[in-house]
Amino acid sequence: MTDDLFGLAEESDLRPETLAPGAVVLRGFARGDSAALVAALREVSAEAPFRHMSTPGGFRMSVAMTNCGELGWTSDASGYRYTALDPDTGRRWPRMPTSFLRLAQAAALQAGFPGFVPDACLVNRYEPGAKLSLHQDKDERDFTQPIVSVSLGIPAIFLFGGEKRAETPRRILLTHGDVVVWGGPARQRYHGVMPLKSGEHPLVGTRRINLTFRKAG
Ligand code: MD3
Ligand code: FE
Repeated sequence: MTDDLFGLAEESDLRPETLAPGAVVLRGFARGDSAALVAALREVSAEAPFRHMSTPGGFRMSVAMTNCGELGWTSDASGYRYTALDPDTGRRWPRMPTSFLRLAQAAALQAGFPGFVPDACLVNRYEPGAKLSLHQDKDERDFTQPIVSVSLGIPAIFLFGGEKRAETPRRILLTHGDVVVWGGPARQRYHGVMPLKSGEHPLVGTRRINLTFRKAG
């Protein structure tokens, strides 16, 4: 790769880029670990299969989800919450793989959040057409703790809104290996994902995977 001759591409990839106060993008931060992350995710999803949850309003979500860690996020007719047991299997969620935890902690540290100890990792799987409507993440106890997100597979247009739903969101392309840390005032901002366009990634295939690390409890 000619642009890596002097390490310049790598260096600029590792330099944090601030999107907004509290929101830091680490472009390509997870690229080198991505094969290990995908392998570990296969084991997680063998224990806790991906499923399409229902919204409290009764709609099937287009994004398929699973979780690992002490707590997992679920949605059904009675609402959104974190649970220690996977409602589909009745067992605890799979342990958070060490490779997941180390990556999330390294990213948080890089973004200025030392001592981040996530107890939940929500895994979102997008097939072409799947989307996530504009929402806030409000089901965690402590909003002073950041959320670390890791994108894998085909690219997506992420929508980064404001503190009110009516604020027009910015569009941000997130590609394989990008990590974003959402803390401080960015933690409560509205966000979503545009319907995924078709594509293919050599490691991940025809989908996008997003890992979000949270301190939920
Ligand atoms: C900004 N996931 O799981 S990750 C979610 O790509 C979620 O699957 C999206 O929103 C995805 O809740 C976006 C980026 C993200 C995650 C949490 C945030 C951005 C955020 C919390 C506050 C502000
Ligand atoms: Fe969210």
